[in-house]
Amino acid sequence: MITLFHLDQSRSFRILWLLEEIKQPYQLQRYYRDLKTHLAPESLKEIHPLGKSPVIEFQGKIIAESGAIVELLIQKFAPSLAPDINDPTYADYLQWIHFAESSAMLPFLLKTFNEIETRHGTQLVFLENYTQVEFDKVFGYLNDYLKDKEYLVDNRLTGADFMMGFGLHALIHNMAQGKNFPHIQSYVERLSLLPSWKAAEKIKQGGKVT
Ligand SMILES: N[C@@H](CCC(=O)N[C@@H](CS)C(=O)NCC(=O)O)C(=O)O
Repeated sequence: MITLFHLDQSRSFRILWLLEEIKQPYQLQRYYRDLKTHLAPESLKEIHPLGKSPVIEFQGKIIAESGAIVELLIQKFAPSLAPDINDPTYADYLQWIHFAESSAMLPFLLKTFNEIETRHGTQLVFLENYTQVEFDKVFGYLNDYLKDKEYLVDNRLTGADFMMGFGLHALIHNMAQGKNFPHIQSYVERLSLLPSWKAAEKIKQGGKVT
């Protein structure tokens, strides 16, 4: 049995969604962010020293890092969600899986944190311009890439979508960037219509794992 240690409003949604897609039995242990600090509760450190989510327990081993968890679960239970290693699209698959936590995450987080700081009266010096340039560069590139595509890789659902979907959903819905990035918006709308996404959304909001 797989256990997902799930923090609310977090990248753990990637794993919740994937588990709903691959239909493996799993149990969910929920954690809630501190309302003031927005950090995970100390109790998550009993599972993994970083106290971050997602973390899973699988075959007696604790595994952190959403990218590693996505790749592992797909290889074990749903190989059809990845291209064959000998297929040319495998390189695209790896690229987009890693893009989510690397190239895309920095501008996404900088923008999020800058907005919080600015709302509280902080005068940004270096970060304002740097963040906007990086944000437009990275998400503009992704928006152009998605122009004539349904999914990121091989025009079908793969692990890359599970990695990218969570942050892009926030980009469109929390940051209201749909007008700037219309192809990302259509992509996010497509993902949100998948039965596994809808099931994960319900569970995220407190619904039971069936
Ligand atoms: N690179 C890690 C990042 C994990 C991470 O930073 N998770 C955040 C939630 S999105 C977290 O647990 N934050 C709470 C905290 O650090 O206290 C991954 O992809 O799993």
